[in-house]
Amino acid sequence: MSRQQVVLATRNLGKIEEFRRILDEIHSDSIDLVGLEHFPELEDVEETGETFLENALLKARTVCSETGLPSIADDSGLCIDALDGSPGIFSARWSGVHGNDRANIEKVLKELYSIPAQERGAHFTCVSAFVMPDGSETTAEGILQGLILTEPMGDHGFGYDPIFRPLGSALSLAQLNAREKDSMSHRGKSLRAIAPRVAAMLGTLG
Ligand code: ITT
Repeated sequence: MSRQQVVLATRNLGKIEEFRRILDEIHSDSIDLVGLEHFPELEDVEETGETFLENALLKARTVCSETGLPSIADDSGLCIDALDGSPGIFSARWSGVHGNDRANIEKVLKELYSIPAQERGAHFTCVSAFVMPDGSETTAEGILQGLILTEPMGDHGFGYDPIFRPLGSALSLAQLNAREKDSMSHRGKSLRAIAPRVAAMLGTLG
């Protein structure tokens, strides 16, 4: 069976690595994940939605309609209890500069400076969305519960990984190896949930 092209609708290098790792493990024989670098003319999709779901669908729908190919995207972020769920959908640009992981972490640590350990609960959310040129679409959510550390630990992963310790783990997400992060992460859960539906919609099952 020939491999079906699916556009990976993100420009975040950390996400791209995780998408490829997780989806290739499930679908490497049937799906050819094509990066946005193959479509240099495409402009960044403006994330105007008010929820992770709206933004994930916005990104996948836009890239699908502009490339004519099935597309998969995610919208994800860190929701901190003591900040009433912020930064949430604004996680990538929390410090004011889109994608500046170090500045984003510093801002969170500053905001939680006086918050004691037992009140530093947080979770990551990831909503992935898959859209076909015929308009059919499907979405899946994954959540990872944990808490915010008082200083960055570890240098794997991306984004807020160095200051997030998953519940039940003695280490931060950035101290775990790729396989360990994928096995518990919000993105791992979301992509493993959507993967069988992607295969069914592409007709690559069996
Ligand atoms: P695309 O829209 O191109 O996919 P983006 O980085 O703008 O890239 P989002 O709007 O979904 O994507 O923002 C996600 C942000 O949430 C990301 O930049 C990180 O700051 C944070 N984040 C999401 N998943 C994470 C993870 O697994 N580990 C650490 N931080 C994460």
